[in-house]
Amino acid sequence: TSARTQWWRDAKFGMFVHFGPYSWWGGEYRRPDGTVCQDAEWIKLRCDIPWPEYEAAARKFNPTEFDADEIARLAQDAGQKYVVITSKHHDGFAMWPTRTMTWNLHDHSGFQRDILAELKRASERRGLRFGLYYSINDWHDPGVTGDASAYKQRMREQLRELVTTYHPATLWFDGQGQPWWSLRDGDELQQYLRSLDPKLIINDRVAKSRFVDGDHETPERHQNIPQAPLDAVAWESCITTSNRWGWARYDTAFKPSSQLTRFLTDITGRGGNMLLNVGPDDLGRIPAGAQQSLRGVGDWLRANGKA
Ligand code: JFZ
Repeated sequence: TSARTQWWRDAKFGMFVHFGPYSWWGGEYRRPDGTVCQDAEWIKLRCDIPWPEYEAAARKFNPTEFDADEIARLAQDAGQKYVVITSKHHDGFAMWPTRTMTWNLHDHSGFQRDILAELKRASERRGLRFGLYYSINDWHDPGVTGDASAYKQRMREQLRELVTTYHPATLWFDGQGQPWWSLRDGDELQQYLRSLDPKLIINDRVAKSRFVDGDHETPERHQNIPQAPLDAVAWESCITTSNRWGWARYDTAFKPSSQLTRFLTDITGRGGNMLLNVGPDDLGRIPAGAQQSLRGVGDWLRANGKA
């Protein structure tokens, strides 16, 4: 354990936010033959949407109802202590005005707000830590099928922008399971990021072979695995409030507060953190069902003197 990760260990409960141009689709793609394909944040790949069509839709992405303060308030009401939002998911679309490419919210839509900056400010104003999800895999970048070294360089530059602009307390990597991404690449990237900010907390999906100095592993839905991880190994379970990570209009079965509360007590009782996901809709609104479930968790925490 280390002082560097103490805040994260104490936090126990965070909000995960999956939001990007995939949200625009609401999880449904009507194919040319009229049949409907359903997915969520993987819709581009799983539903085989041609890039020109996906890019044209991204231009229309206009989440005018994204209200950072409302999201931060919801997290606070739920008893959450940190917020982690997708800066770039597998579709490669940057949610910040990166200079590395035009495939980003600022340059590739009419929507000119910087929602990462908004959410950071709103979160920190309420005493919540702010973190960023970043996908190593990138379906859009030519480097992924071509020159991976050029892509890796671009990735570093994107992450440098993110770390120096938004100063995230934590970086949550994903999409590391690619043949061109090695443990060594992960180690080197982590070292580089620590050189930019020695305090950064970086999850194991950067491709660590082991957990170092309190940095955490992120086993998916860990509450279903009977063995608790070793004591003193920080770990985090990410779970979504419904069944999908990104917004899908058909995905309406929100887990009741009672179930989420059981997950939370089970996970924290075994030394883990719970990162509970919400997927704002195409306009940026968190579905009412998710809000209700989250507030219920906060009510329980307060009623039991735990928040
Ligand atoms: C990944 C993403 O592909 C997905 O879209 C979402 O962002 C989720 C939080 O992370 O999906 C995973 C990654 C790892 C596991 C399962 C789903 N896992 O280790 O079991």
